[in-house]
Amino acid sequence: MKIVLISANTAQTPYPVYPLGMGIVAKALLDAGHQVVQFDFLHSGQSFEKLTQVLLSQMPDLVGISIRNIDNVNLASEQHYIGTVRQIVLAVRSSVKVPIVLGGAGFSIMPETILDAVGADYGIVGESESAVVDFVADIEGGKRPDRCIRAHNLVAPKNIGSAQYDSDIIKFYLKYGNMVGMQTKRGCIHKCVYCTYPLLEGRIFRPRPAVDVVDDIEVLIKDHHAGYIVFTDSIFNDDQGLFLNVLHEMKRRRLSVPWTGFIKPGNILEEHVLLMKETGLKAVEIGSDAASDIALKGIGKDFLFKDIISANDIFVRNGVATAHFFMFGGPGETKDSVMEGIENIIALPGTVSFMFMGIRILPETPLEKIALRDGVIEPGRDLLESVYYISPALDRQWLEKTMLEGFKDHRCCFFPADKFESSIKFLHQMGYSGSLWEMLSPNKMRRSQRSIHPMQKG
Ligand code: B12
Repeated sequence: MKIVLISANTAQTPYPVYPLGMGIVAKALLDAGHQVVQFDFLHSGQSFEKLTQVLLSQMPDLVGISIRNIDNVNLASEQHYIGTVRQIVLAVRSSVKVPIVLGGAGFSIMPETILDAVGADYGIVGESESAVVDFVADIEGGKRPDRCIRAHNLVAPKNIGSAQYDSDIIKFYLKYGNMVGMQTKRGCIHKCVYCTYPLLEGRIFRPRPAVDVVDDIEVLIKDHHAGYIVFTDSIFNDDQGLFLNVLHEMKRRRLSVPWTGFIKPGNILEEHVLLMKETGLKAVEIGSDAASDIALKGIGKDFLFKDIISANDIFVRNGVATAHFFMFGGPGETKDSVMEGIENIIALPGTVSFMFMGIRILPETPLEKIALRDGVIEPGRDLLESVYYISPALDRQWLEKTMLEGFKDHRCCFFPADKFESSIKFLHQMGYSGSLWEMLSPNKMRRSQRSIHPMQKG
């Protein structure tokens, strides 16, 4: 069968990210003997004309659309992406009369609602490397699949797919910091109340064989000239130590490539940080999420603010850039905890912090139930329009004003969180590799400001 896959993602916050999910689906379909063309809407310059050209020249039997984001989960400067998907579906319909199937993380969070909103034919919820192959076999065999397919079993770790990297598409994304995402495992065992990861990937960690992960990293470096790996796992340093297998395999192959990942505070050992550095670790995003013990408890974290301080400390002292993302206004948050949180963040040394106001309520998360209980939403509320939880003990205007005031004189504290984007774009254009927090970290900022000054004058 001939299949055109379209990545519908147009988000550029904090930077454009390579469509890894589409790549994995493409590889699974190619391996099953299908012809696959990948089309990236952002890379095309968001051009419906180019999309139509590809469809008319390929005349596919099936079109798949990958939906990564619903919105930008940022109440302080909202962006919505599903309208663009609807336009893409209309453009496909006016070019070819074939079934359209949706998939992707954003889609999987509210599948039926999105299917209705964009008017596609089918959807596959969750990880799809095997489900999509079965789906195509059904279509080929003349069977009519269910409209919304949910895979019953999670993909076995050894079958978690590699991506088919499209050389044109990857070149476009490498312009933004030379980075590509890489998944080493799926799932999350934690119970953060707002989070969709366990729903999307399951509630246990399923590690890919380390050899497969490192093979993929080598392909990215040798064949595509990627210079910076972003480990996309919900938590890189899982408590079971599965991450060590990947690091040992990198070390065994004497592979050191700049990388970053999400780090959970608590029990971080110096020897592990040193091993991370030996394999190329440059920066970490510490999964802090709330800035006081009250707010951490309210969102279901199993660590305290002192653990955030220690995690920050161990990386900073080893020369690794750190960043923290904090949400204010979650369950249990009070005016006092907001003030305490602002002080805690400002006092964190040698790091950058990005702040969000309110927490996006997503279906089937514990936060949805809390929001119903607290009267923040009413039963049956459509969560496709972005709805945010703000603790009933707080007033939105007060929270926004307090956060703006609290962080305004602190250049390593960003509120709204996307305030830094123009600096990122600028630094990427200047040829800087790597993640935003590495570039914005206090030490690097001092150096980069010195070096970019003459160009600004010129
Ligand atoms: C890593 C990550 C990031 C990293 C990305 C780093 C990088 N260079 O890649 C960073 C921190 C930069 C980031 C940023 C953002 N992210 Co993010 N991110 C993730 C995370 C944890 C993993 C994404 C990933 O790469 N997964 C691995 C790939 C292989 O999985 P996948 O894409 O889901 O693909 C599988 C299936 O979905 C399916 N599939 C995919 N496409 C298709 C197509 C078809 C046709 C079919 C049938 C199936 C299918 O099959 C694939 C293989 O099994 C997810 C949460 C999660 N657990 O999924 C959030 C997530 C995708 N992010 C999210 C959001 C909102 C954002 C931001 C908008 C946040 C912000 N304000 O900055 C930005 C947008 C970035 C951008 N430009 O698009 C949301 C999206 C949902 C929503 N609420 O809209 C998620 C789901 C988290 C959440 N809040 O629930 N993100």
